[in-house]
Amino acid sequence: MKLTGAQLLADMLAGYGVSHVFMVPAVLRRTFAEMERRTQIKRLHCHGEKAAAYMADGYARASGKPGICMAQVVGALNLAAGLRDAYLAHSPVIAFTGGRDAKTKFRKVYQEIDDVPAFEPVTKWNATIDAVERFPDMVRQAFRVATSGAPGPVHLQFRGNEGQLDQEEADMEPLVEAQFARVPPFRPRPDEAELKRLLGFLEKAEKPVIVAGGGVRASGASAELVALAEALSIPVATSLNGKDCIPGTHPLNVGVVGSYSRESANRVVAAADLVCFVGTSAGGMTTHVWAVPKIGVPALQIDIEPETIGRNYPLKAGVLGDAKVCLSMMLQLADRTSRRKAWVENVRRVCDEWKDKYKSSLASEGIPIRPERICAELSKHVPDDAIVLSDTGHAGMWMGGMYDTRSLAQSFIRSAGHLGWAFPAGLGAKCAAPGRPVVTFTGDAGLWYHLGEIETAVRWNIAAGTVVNNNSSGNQSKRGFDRAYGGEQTAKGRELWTYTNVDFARVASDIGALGIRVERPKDFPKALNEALKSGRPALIDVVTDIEAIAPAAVNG
Ligand SMILES: Cc1ncc(C[n+]2csc(CCOP(=O)(O)OP(=O)(O)O)c2C)c(N)n1
Repeated sequence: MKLTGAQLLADMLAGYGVSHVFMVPAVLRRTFAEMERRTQIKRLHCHGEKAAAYMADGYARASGKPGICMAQVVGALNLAAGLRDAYLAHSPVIAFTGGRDAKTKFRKVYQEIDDVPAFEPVTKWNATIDAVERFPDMVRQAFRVATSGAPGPVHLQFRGNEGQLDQEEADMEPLVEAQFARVPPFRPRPDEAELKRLLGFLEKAEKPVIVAGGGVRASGASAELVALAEALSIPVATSLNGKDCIPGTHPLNVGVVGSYSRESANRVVAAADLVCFVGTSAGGMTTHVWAVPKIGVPALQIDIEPETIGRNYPLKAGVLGDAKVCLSMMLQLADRTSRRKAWVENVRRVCDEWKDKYKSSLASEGIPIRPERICAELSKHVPDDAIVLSDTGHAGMWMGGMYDTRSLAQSFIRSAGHLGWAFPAGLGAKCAAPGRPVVTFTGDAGLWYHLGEIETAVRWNIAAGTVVNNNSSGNQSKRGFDRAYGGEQTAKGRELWTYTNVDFARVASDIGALGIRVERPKDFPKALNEALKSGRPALIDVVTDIEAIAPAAVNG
């Protein structure tokens, strides 16, 4: 079949079920024209390449389908910067950039440097396409790598600063492998004997805990996780990435463990006599820099990535396999008679102590508003099928520790470390799941990064809701600067983390979104309802207490 690269690329992306691409022009221009002629794909041009990468990332994490972002040669490193969060979060993002032409490279071409090395640390696969005949196999490989194993970003650089290679023609077939259109394409089965051995340890333990991570959500294994925990009476802590794998309201859920965590989770994991990691790399964030649990605790691990098993904790047993397959096999094999009444009661007591300790801040009537109260209102009022996103830093601490999902039908997605990720990611999530309510929680410093994307949301009527914890500062830094000043910082020290007091609701309204300012806690539920019912991009600017600092993680 004679096709141009542009025609082929448009057809293949449509074949993989791509509904949106996120970019800053000008790149693959002819492909965009062909998308209009041949497909329903929406082409969202954004106000920065980093935001485009975050939108693609939010799209990917909300749907499990690869998110596509693009930049021309001069924007390539901005795009690479935005891939870092997707890389850290194992999110299947595919980035297309324009690149050098063999005929002119090294001759000081306008705007050109060698971008390829910069993508190396933020991708699973980083490749160049120099001949149009290679479009089909390279695009298929991009989807294959992005979605398989532990998912992650891929970069393809197309010849020509704007990827002009797409105008060339060749005999090509737009063959699509539907299996790689979403995560997970494969569900590797574990070795049954090894799984039985692992299960034996779990059944015999007196005080076990499961630590579930993003691998459980990628595998769609939440129901199996909850069922196994119930069958064996095992408490579950999650990583921040795995927070939605068990409802926050479930009696066996002790909360998010690690650094951006809930005290009860750290206490329970530290007290356990056996820790079973499922779909988590047991990295620094989930273990509070390997303090919770302590290295040396009897440990088990189930993961789809061989190199993750045993990387951070010596193991009594490690099993390679897909989380859903492993957990459902364990459920069938499990001896359901084992009951750990004393341990489970003790765990409940620890959780109740946490609730008592934070009851008053979660219900605070304080003005300016306490962030804990916003989290509590979100726990109560986000719709049953909502996708909730959280930025990092303080936003991750507040939402990791204080927010609860109510059922497995609710999703929670978080920044893996980049401040400013959540607002654009929330827009991408809404593009991926237009039928689901999307609520993003961010601080004002987080929102400032990509404020211009309010205009993108308005232009495309992306009806996501954004809640801004607006304390006119990045006050997570307060504790660190107090330490740096040797106790308490000077008044001038506050210059390092405070900002102008801005009404973001007004800014949003000026741009054409719905803007609502909330100054009293009791007005929040109505504002949330109005925002989500509006069918428009909506921003709720919540005026909050600059003195509110999230509780630090405990070691047990
Ligand atoms: C790209 C990037 N740069 C810097 C940081 C460090 N950082 C973490 S939280 C934070 C301030 C957060 O401020 P805001 O979003 O307003 O939330 P608040 O602390 O006020 O609740 C900063 C600068 C980061 N996480 N990511």
